[in-house]
Amino acid sequence: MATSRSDSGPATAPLRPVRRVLVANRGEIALRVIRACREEGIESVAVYSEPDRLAAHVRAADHAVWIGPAPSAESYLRIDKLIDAARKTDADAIHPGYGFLSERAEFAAAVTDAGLVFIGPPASAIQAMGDKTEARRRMRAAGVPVVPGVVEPIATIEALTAAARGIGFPVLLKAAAGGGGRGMRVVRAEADLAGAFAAAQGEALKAFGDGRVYVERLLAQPRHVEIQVLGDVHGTVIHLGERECSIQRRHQKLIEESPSVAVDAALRARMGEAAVRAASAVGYQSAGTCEFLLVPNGEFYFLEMNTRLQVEHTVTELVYGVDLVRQQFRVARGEPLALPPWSGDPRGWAIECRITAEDPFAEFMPAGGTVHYLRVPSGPGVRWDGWIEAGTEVPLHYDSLLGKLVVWSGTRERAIERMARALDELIVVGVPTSREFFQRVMAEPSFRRGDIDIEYWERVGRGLMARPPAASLVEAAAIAATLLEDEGRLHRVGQRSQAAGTATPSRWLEAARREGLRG
Ligand code: MV4
Repeated sequence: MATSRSDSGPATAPLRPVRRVLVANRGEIALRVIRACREEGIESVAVYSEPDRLAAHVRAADHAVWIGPAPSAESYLRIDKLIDAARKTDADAIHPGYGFLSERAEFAAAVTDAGLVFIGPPASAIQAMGDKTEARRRMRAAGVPVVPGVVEPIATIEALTAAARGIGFPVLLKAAAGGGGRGMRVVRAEADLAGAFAAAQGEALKAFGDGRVYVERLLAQPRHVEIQVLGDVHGTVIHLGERECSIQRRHQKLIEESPSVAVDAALRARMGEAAVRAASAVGYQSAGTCEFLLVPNGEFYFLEMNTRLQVEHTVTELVYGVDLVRQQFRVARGEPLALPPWSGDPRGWAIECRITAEDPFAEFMPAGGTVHYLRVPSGPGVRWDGWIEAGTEVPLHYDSLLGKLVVWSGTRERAIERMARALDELIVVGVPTSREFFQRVMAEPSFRRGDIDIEYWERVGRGLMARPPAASLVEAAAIAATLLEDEGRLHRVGQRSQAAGTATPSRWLEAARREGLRG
């Protein structure tokens, strides 16, 4: 943990009461924030769309407000309805969670303009980090290492050619308004520049309404390592070490851990200091994350900053002994950060698996449905941050995260064993889940060695799912299904689909339902 205290911050800032918080989100993160409210003696206000009317976050909160029909654009993304809901329920603050409006500077500004406290960074910090070339300029000026490349958008193919020659091939074209991997183009040779330039501009315009593009050197075999930061209104910024997030598929993180096998105490101190400089340079407050790429020779480069609480904040909480949402409340009230005395270095190892309603045997196809049965893992060192219950209908309108399975143990090896055990305990019947992917990764030798980078899915992960599920799993799914439907018919369907070599638990269930309807 490193601390920086800028001279520019006010010596004393007025304390702002935060007595009732509107949680502008749904799912597990809404529950996470509501739980923190309860522990802090703060009242909570849930908001919900039509399909979420019976959801766990609605029942957990002290108050709840209906904000519209299922589509996010008509509910969770409606700034006007959220601020109205806060006014009507006399809330004095809004927590945005992650996703939805959490990184929209205009939302933070609208909340503040309405006389409410935004539980997150200042709108100006969101704005500065949202424009990737502006962020690169400011980071470079602050002495934060950025990937070699330009710091202004490129206007012409001549300028692009000159820049790419200077950088050296291969290069990567990125959207200035981008982030999260959309609008990126790898260019391996000068002949391909013009085509890639046009394509990247078109894609950026379509995705972000902003066609500006810039160029960087393409880094080889990087790990995605990010640093958690916390800032308060007094100008103090600290870091809470790294999270290793390299195991992802198509820019969706699958597994996160803290610490990283690739980071020792000296590197942690250097990356932490860089992240603190980055956050301080934009006047950052509240919880935020600096993303870096760490290459095999130990060099690291700033990529972007996520100006919100992240899905994977949990692994940091477990190894640093800090409640990040509680710290966000302290900052929102104008209080100084108050870290426990043991939070200086990571202790033990934490791993998170994102359990989604996706079929890992069908290219992670998102699937809705009703959860007929749920067994949540528990026991030593296990944390489940989820929102589903038996009876929950999982809508297809929102992201597919059902819950985060997070474990802690003293060493990485023990944490992996614990995760394998906890995954075995998790049973979700009725909706396909990504569970089996994680079970296979926990047993996979290169993962166990810590030999991971952003190519893990392509190199190893995809192949793990080529093998069909064990017959015993298909059988278990069928047994669960027989509790729901006609036994004899299911058995026949199951045997047929298994004989055809296409059996997966979720497909067996699906086929059984189809046949059940026909028969
Ligand atoms: C890169 C890169 C290699 N070299 N930049 C993807 C999302 C966005 N945050 C930046 N990304 C990347 N930028 C340079 N100069 C590789 C990626 C990248 C990646 C980064 C983090 C996690 C997963 C990734 C998957 C593919 C590509």
